[in-house]
Amino acid sequence: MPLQPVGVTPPAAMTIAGTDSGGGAGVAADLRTFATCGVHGCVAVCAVTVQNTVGVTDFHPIPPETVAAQIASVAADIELRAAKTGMLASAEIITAVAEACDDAGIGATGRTPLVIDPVAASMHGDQLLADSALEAFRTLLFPRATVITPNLDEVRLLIDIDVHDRAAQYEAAKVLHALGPRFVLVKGGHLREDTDDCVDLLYDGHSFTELPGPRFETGNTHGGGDTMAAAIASGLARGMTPPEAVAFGKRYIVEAVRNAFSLGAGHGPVSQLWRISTEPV
Ligand code: PXL
Repeated sequence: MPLQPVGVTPPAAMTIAGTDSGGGAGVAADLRTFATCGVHGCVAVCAVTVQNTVGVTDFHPIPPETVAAQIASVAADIELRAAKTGMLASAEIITAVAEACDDAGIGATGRTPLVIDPVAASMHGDQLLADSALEAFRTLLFPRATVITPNLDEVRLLIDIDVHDRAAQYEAAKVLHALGPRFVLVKGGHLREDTDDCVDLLYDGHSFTELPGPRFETGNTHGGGDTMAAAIASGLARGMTPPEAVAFGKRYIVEAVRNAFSLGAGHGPVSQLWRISTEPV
């Protein structure tokens, strides 16, 4: 039986992000995630990175007006049910994205929910964002976000809180929520106090929800943050509430990391393919 009923238009979502020539992270990961969730993926490319599984050797930001034009063109024609951001590269691109999202009805003021993954560095520590851009994330994008999904490195860069225990994870969620997003998801993957599990924390300004999951001993987690944010956006595009979509995103990323694979000489990617058939084509 086909998973996608013949002729039925799936919900559409947009990724606003960078490319990874190694295919593990960024736009490639987002589009695979969308596809395996039955969501049609649209793209606004913000930067082209030169990288393989060993590291990023260069990146080339796209002109801000071209980023904005991609968003405007798609939104004028296709009904977007969700959007997510990944590597935005510079303060100028973030400014252009915020304005284009307002015009397109994406984010707080519009009807299209917006997931902000505040990507700042690769898992190798290669910088993917200009230093001057952190302020733009805090002031321009967080107030427009339905959900923000920082990991603990990003929490440290954004609000200068070094999260070493659960109490600090709660504190960070409160400080981030005060910057304006509807929901904050502080991902606990880098919290070393949790040795067997990995607890992400969701906060809506009133109540906290801990989302526990297994911790896998693997170096193959490239693209994991992108994949989780794209799965959350997919859930939103398919009509879930934000808490439902975040819980779905957690289930999705657990399976994607469980199925992560080795590739090249460096860090392999998490796998979105767990959700599709491997029958011969
Ligand atoms: O996983 C973060 C990320 C996002 N987007 C792009 C990347 C990376 C990490 O390397 O290259 C384009």
